[in-house]
Amino acid sequence: MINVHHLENSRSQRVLWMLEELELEYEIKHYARDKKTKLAPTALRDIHPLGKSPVITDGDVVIAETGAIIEYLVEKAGKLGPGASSSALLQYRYWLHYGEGSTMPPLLMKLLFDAVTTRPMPFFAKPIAKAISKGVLNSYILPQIKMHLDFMEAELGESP
Ligand SMILES: N[C@@H](CCC(=O)N[C@@H](CS)C(=O)NCC(=O)O)C(=O)O
Repeated sequence: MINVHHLENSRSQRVLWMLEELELEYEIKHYARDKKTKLAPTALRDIHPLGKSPVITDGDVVIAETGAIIEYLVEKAGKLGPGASSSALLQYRYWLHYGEGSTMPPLLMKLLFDAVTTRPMPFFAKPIAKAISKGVLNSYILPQIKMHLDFMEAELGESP
């Protein structure tokens, strides 16, 4: 039986979505984030040394990393992925890696730079922190996110 070690509000949502699409049977073990640090609980490290989510187990097999999990599930279900000689294979691989490799870095940076301004800090530091955060967001992060969203929009516009 596939077991999803599901951390709340995390990339693990993608794995649940994929399992539903593939109509595979699975069970969910829920993990809550630490209220203060927002990090995963140490219990997830009992499953995989990094203690990150998503991670799944299937019997004795432990699989971490979104792309690797998705590939494992697609192969197990024998559907959705393109055939080995298919011309769609390169596209499939590209989009599989693109999510984590290209889009997550600016999204994660946005999350962190947004959080900078809401963290407790001495009152005199706040305007400086805000100015730095706004500067990085406007000069780099937001234009990068827009570029990726425009790219995805254009590609989806041409594909079924
Ligand atoms: N590239 C990894 C990223 C895993 C990752 O960083 N997951 C986050 C949740 S979205 C996490 O576990 N954060 C909690 C922590 O770092 O303690 C993947 O796609 O599986």
